[in-house]
Amino acid sequence: MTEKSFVMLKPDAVSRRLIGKIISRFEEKGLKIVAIKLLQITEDLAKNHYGEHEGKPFFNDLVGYIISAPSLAMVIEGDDAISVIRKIVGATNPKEAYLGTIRGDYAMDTGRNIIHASDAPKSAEREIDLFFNQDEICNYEVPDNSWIYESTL
Ligand code: 3AN
Repeated sequence: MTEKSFVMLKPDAVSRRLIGKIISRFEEKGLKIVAIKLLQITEDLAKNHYGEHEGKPFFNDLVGYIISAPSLAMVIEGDDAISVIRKIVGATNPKEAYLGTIRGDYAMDTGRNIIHASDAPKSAEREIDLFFNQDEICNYEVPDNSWIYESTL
């Protein structure tokens, strides 16, 4: 089923100039970027986004990290995009993430794990709404769709 996922390159990814390399992985897989923006996340937005972790020992450090420099927010679309993207991203702890995943290849610390991706349809919807207005999400066809998905032939 076609899904939209919320994906965010965190301040370390942006500041380490990894935007192009990371976005390429999603594009090369056959996924489609339907919204994108570079933004400085406010403390309120960070606390809201990570609300489920409020009260945990790492919460304040997590919020401090997320607001420390600009982040790149995206909505990425494709068949089963939420779980496919989680596989491309890799485990939360980059030391345990498989090589070939984004965290496995580019990160070392859970507190500097360079990327966020929604973990379920409900959180994807909530996170997309938090970061994007509906009119910022584009609806378009790509010409190579039938080379990506058999069902479109
Ligand atoms: P993921 O980003 O892989 O979905 P979550 O949702 O469990 O992982 O955690 C959200 C973020 O909180 C992580 N990306 C990481 O930055 C931070 N985090 C999670 N667990 C820890 C931990 N044990 N120590 C430090 N930071 C953590």
